[in-house]
Amino acid sequence: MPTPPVSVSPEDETNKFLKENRVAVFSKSYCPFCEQVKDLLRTHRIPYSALELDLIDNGPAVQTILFERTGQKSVPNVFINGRHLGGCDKTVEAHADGTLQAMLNAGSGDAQYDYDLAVIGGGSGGLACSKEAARLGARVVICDFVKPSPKGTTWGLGGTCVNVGCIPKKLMHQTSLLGEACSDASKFGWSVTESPQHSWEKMVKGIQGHISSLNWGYRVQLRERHVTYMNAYAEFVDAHTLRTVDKKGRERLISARNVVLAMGGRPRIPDIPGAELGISSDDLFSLPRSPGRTLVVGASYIALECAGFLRGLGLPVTVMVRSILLRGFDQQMAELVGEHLAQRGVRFLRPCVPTRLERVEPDEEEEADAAETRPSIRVTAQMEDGTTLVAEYDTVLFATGRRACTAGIGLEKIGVRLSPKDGKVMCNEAEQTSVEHVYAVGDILSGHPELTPVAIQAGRQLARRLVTGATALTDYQYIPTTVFTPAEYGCVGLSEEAAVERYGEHDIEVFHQYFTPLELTVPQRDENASYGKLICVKSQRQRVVGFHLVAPHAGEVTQGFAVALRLGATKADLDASVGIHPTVAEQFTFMFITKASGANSKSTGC
Ligand code: FAD
Ligand code: NA7
Repeated sequence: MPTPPVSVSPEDETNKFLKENRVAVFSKSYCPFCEQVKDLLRTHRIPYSALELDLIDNGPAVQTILFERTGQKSVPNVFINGRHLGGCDKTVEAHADGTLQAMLNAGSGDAQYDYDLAVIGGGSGGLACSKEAARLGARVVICDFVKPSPKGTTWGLGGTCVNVGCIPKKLMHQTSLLGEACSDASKFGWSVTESPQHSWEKMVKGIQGHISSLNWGYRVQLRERHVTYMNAYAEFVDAHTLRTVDKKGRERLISARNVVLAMGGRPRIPDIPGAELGISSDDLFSLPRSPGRTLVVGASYIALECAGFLRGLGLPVTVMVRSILLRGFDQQMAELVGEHLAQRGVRFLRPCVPTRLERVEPDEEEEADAAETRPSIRVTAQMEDGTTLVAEYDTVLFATGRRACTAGIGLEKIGVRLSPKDGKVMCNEAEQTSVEHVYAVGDILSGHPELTPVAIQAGRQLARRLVTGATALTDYQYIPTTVFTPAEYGCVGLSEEAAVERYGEHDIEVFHQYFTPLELTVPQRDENASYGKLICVKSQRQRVVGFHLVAPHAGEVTQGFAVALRLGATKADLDASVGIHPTVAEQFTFMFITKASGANSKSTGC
């Protein structure tokens, strides 16, 4: 009896063809562009195989799969060592500029796996890692999937920073600074006839439009780098195999030699009755209407930054602080940031925690009067001294920390060790987990700062080590950062507390200065409220180990000084540097008052 033909799925047919052929051309027998590509390969004696899609039963289905994977509908569709190259024009161009040869030379990787590298998470770290690995010749797949927030907010490719972090935050901070600039303007002679009005809706539309362009840009970059992008949630089946599920519930299995974890984090919400009435930073930046009277719960940088720009937009803002401001930062500077916020009208409840949230429907009379009404939220809270507070707000924003997205994807099953303290991934200095071929970068990494440039740097360096055998490690020392409150706070190196703990009080010298940036003198704003501080180690020729600044544009200033601290700058190096006058940064070239002297550190002149 003849054996019935074994039916091969289009998926298997595609994978098999790609796996077995170093140069794979998906073609159609009558297509002149396909012929041009084949001719080019023949002429240059590059062995290839062509799968003529018009001559096989599965042809249209294979073409659909290729479209899903590469975004390219047409033939020819050329792959080198399993990596997507493109159509006729791309192939001709790649041959002319040497890319084709480089892709051939990059080797076929490990034929046992679908990919050399699978990256879970398309945020700052995952994107940087996947693009760099592909640039260096690896076959890379990246899976990114956003689970909606409890309020149903979701977003596109790019992760936290682009969609619900640094980018919208900084743009809202800028919006708030523009408001301040409007009121300064009249002091400089501008005739500002009406008090400026702000439209939340217009701001959100502008910012979300910019974010959409970034989302699109990332997709294009992945395609150009021949990274396979899957908008799908990934979890481990075994140590080299991932199950991916897209939003339509379609499942796929993919295997990879190495896996990089870059799943980032999501806001943590306190477990109190009514917490579901609150929102988090995941929701704030795309709110369809102004949050109105806002209670911000938490005192981390995210909490204070949001409080700062909301107040700058003219909203009544209260911050509920459980203990200290800006845990982990220099506490003198943290209090200064708090004073600036309070001076701008932010109300602080401290020490205080919320215990219950309840919805309050607007009463009928009020509803009839007001053009626009909405339910408010009644918050019950407990002060440390036992007093109970009850107040109503339009919005409660929880900025009470973030949890790493490491649960429920099979990490424990394959042996990846997580920190019992915060569920983050434990790694060695090469970002390698307890499973040899599984690595982690970005916010899920235990013991390192949660910042975009840190994730990007670690992702890129890791890709270079994995693909080219490079040895350079990411240096997590002297990472600068800025809190974008209305008066920005930039810092790099140690806080005063940490410096005293590391070197002892006797070995630390602190130089400091209050000052008024020139721009604020005419508007008579924030007099002597900017402040700089250098923390030096006496026994190391006054090496500067901490730099702190609260002032306008502190972020821009701090970046440059971070380089100096990395290079081991001493106080004498800063003294010998010539300042740029009149700037905020120049303060650090003539900072001579020590804290220990007790001398007046307020500026009196230019
Ligand atoms: P993320 O960018 O969070 O990306 C992880 C991605 O993986 C997400 O898209 C997630 O949905 C996806 N994912 C998770 N699990 C899976 C899975 N199983 N399968 C598929 N996909 C998955 N940093 C700064 O440097 N400067 C700032 O000014 C700044 N401001 C911030 C403001 C706010 C409000 C917030 C929340 C953060 C801010 N940060 C800032 C921090 C910065 O956003 C993060 O450090 C950075 O985004 C971390 O990048 P990542 O790659 O680790 O993770
Ligand atoms: P952080 O820095 O962990 O801060 C969380 C903040 O929220 C902090 O002020 C906490 O107060 C406060 N918090 C936490 N739980 C509660 C409850 N239940 N009630 C009231 N207040 C609470 O988190 P972020 O998300 O802002 O920052 C994430 C990372 O970015 C962080 O790890 C830094 O490295 C940078 P506490 O000080 O604990 O009393």
